[in-house]
Amino acid sequence: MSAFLQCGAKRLDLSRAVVMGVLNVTPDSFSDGGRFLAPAAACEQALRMIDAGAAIIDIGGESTRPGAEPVPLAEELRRVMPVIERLGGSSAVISIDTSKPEVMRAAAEAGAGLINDVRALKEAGALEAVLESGCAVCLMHMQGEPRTMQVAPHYADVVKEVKAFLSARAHTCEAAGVARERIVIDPGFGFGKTQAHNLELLRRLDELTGAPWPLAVGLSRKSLLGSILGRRDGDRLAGSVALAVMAVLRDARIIRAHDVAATVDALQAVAAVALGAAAQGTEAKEIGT
Ligand code: 8Y4
Repeated sequence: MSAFLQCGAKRLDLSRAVVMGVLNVTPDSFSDGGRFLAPAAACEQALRMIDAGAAIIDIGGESTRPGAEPVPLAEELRRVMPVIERLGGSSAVISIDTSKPEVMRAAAEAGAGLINDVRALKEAGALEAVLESGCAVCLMHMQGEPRTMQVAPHYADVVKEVKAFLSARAHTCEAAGVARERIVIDPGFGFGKTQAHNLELLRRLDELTGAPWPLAVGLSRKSLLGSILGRRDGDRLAGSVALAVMAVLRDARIIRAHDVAATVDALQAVAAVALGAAAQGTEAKEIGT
């Protein structure tokens, strides 16, 4: 597996796990609905996450929560483009969470370096859009569609099936001309999976990290934690960090998370133990505690 991800012109170091901060620009996330306040608030949130150590900011204008309805193209562009345009020059890699080729192209034009597609480039024209953009792509597994995916998820062997799907999609991308160092795979926790499926995927995550592509995971605040903890989504931080650590110990390299500061700290602690004294930052040493 390559130790970096080529995201447009930016090269992202993946020799250690990094955090991808979640930035939802759906109407419920930055209560405004207008043209200026919402993008400004979203950018401030992005800058706070970059400050806290996020290597990637994942900007999404289409809700992919279970039961969510599709969002029209014009509306999705209206939500995400002002934010991407303002963040284009930042140090972090800008990721666009979309399945629509038109959104992929516009985002790449405005400086996005990663295309995060929960539909793994299945929409017509999506693969071509990624190829022509020079962006990296995150290929995620989902069984079904967001509106109905949690109705009756079924697998004979969830890990084998997810691995076979991701591997086939990644090979299709490579055959079309997307370089291996531009591809990330993601098992898609919660996307057409029961609680038992999610737990088995995390338990056996090392079967996916053995692939030639780096692995991303999104576990932060998800309903599998709701079931385990019996808590609402704002109250799942410790559980989210615990599962992020488990994923990194199984060699995941990108952790998609809402709570960037806590997740970055956890991964830094894990890396220090895994890599030895060389991994410890000089600032941390100077504090001397
Ligand atoms: C509370 C908060 C409850 C958030 C549920 C959620 C992934 C992803 C999503 C993922 C990749 C979500 C866009 C679902 N999850 N992209 N996107 N991997 N690559 N739900 O796991 O966060 S949205």
